[in-house]
Amino acid sequence: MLIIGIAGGTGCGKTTVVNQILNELPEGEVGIISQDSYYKDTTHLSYEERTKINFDHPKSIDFSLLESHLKDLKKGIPIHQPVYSFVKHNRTGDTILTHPRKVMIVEGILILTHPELRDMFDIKVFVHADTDERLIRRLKRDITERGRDLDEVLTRYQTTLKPMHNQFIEPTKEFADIIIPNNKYNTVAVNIVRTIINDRLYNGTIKA
Ligand code: UZR
Ligand code: MG
Repeated sequence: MLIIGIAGGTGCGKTTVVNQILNELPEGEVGIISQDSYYKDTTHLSYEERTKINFDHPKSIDFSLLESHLKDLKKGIPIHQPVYSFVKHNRTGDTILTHPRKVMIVEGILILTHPELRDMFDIKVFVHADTDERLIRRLKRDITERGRDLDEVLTRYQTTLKPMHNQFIEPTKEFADIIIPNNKYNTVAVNIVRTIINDRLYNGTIKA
């Protein structure tokens, strides 16, 4: 199994990069694990309390579950990936049966902050976009897709997202094997990653 970790700040375009990588790769050979699925279970908290959680701090992630799931997949054991709701700020209680694939992509803002997890990645990618670009994308997304308003997003950006990015996310760039400049679609970089995957898939260097 080839495990690829894709990190980068909010709004850097991780999801887009992942989708572009998946395009044209044979279906059924590549699986995705999103860090979002591994926010800690907060069922014991009220909605009000949950909105105050710092979702950009490594301690908000259930890294031990993520790590054990990846280990299971490596052994060929399917996992039940929790489903997360950004509206409720909690796991929904549903899970998605995720089967081991020859290539597994793990994506999320904080996935390179955790040493044990980092060590499991064969290829570490950091997607870079400028701060203003990321803020613009985050604003648009949170307003159109997550029902937030302008003031709410900007306040959270200033008080939480920016400091957490500088403290925890940006420093993990150092661990990356590949840094993708992504202020605009970077077709060349995506093709390079895809080529590496194809090479590993078809030169038989990956065992299922
Ligand atoms: P990406 N996030 C939420 O908005 N609500 C939640 O319940 C859980 C997470 C956000 C989180 C982080 N911050 O910045 C972002 N907040 O999801 C990471 N607030 O996702 O990499 O797709 O931007
Ligand atoms: Mg995303």
